[in-house]
Amino acid sequence: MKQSMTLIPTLREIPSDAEIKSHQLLLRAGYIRQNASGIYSYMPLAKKVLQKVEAIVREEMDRAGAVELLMPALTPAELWQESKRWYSYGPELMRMKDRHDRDFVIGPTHEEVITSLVRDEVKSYKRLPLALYQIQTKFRDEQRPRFGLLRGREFIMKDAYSFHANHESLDEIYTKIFDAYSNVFRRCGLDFRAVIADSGAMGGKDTHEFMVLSDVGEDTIAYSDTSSFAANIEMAPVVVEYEKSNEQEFALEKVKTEGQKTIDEVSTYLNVEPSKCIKSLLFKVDESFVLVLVRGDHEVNDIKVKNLFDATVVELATPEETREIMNCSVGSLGPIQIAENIQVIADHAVKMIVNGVCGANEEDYHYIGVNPDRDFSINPQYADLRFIQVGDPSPDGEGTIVFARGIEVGHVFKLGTRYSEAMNAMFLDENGRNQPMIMGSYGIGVSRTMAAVVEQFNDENGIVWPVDLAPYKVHVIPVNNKNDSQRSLAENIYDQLQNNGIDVLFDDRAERPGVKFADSDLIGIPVRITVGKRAEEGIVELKVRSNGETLEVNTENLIETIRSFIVK
Ligand code: 9G3
Repeated sequence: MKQSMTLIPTLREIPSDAEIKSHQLLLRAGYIRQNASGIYSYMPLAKKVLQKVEAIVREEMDRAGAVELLMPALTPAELWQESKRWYSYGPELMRMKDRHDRDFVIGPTHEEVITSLVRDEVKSYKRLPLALYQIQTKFRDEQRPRFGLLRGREFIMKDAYSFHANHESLDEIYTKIFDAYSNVFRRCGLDFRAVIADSGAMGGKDTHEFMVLSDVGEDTIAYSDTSSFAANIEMAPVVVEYEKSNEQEFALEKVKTEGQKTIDEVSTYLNVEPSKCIKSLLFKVDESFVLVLVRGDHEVNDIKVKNLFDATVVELATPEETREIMNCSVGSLGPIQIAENIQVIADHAVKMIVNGVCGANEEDYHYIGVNPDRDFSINPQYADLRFIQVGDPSPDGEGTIVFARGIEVGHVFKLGTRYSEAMNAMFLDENGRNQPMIMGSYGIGVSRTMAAVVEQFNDENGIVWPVDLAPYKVHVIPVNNKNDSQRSLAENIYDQLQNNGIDVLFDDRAERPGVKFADSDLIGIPVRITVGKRAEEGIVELKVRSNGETLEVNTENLIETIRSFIVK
């Protein structure tokens, strides 16, 4: 491809509204242009990279036994009313009316559509399992689109759905697609972790997110420094074995703690370690109030509280609710002598506290000499209720926990019958009984993956594409366009490369050399061939973008030298 023929609008300056590297570089190197907030055009170079990512995704999904189809972006509201999601989603769900005033959803994901398709066509266990996927543009009206392609309102997703007669079959396909995802992200050169994730609103069990480690990631991952254990911070179980100190138990005593509210204030004022303080927080769990206790140096994990009660809504009680229910402010809450109807749950660590401190449920008073079991009872139970912390032992028993931020590029779910029951997607099992199909759903953010690669592969001069994803493999640059020998040799090399099936970009612009080289570094093509002064001698310069390695090459063996850099 000749640069005078294509459109690569590079920018010198960093666009002010681009906060992260990938957003800045994709704009500056002419890969994307914004049409509206969270809505982008993929310029020619980005389109080529997307094709490479999609080709890898297709190869791996086909190998896993899934079959590609393509569903409509416009989907009748009736399907979403059947699944009830028409009523549960808010402004993020893009809706429209057609010319006959009929309601439509502009698809953010396609569980409803695929389930309606399969229910109409599949009736017997003999036709299962079935795994179908598509690569399609999705629409989600994000409140705050940001970070370029990482959180857009229109983006490209590979979404797959599988249908099964039993859970063993789902487990089998889930594992195959899980492995396919690992292959995809490895082939994209990404440093990723498969993370145990909360099933969240999808209502399934067993779900994993594929997270690319990156400081700009929106999620926090807890992972082991030596094993493959990794979990979303909300889901990471805590497996610490706490010891109870054998110090003499003191008597319970109420003390005045004028104006001391937070754990830090109280522990400093009473000269007691935070780990001997009991942090009591009143939560509203669905319609009831629950007092949650954790050790003073830990944090309550509200997702674990939600999962313990299998609740829909869990949130901190407001200060007004707290005062109304507990007759004191948040800073004086404690588990001793509280109303019978308030449930009290506590993290396992609380059980081991000896002669601790807790609020007295009286303004500006705390108890000291607090000994759980003697001074208060836990009902219904002790549980794992705290957030995992850096330094905790890894739940798989290997290594210690470290934190990282991650960009979610993939997500796989065991959905169960959430959609097949709601939409009556039934099949006759081998005993002739009508059963709801068991489903899985699997997504890869294709455009987000491209941006994640740029986040991970760049340097001070621009993008540094992994060879398999680069829009072109070789960038041929004649230094001086007016010099016939340079130009003709460059043209000749360009033709040779094309005849050898090597994707090549040719900079035939009448620009100063400095501009050409700066643009070449920005665009990030793996191998650059500079045709300069030594063209007459048949010598050109080859530069490797990833490590700056530069060598003089005789045009005789240019092709095999280039191949050595672009073929694994
Ligand atoms: C919506 C809107 C936004 C959404 C969803 C529905 C996320 C929604 C979760 C999924 C689950 C899987 C198939 C591919 C893999 C992920 N945001 N999710 O369901 F209506 Cl507005 O999309 N879907």
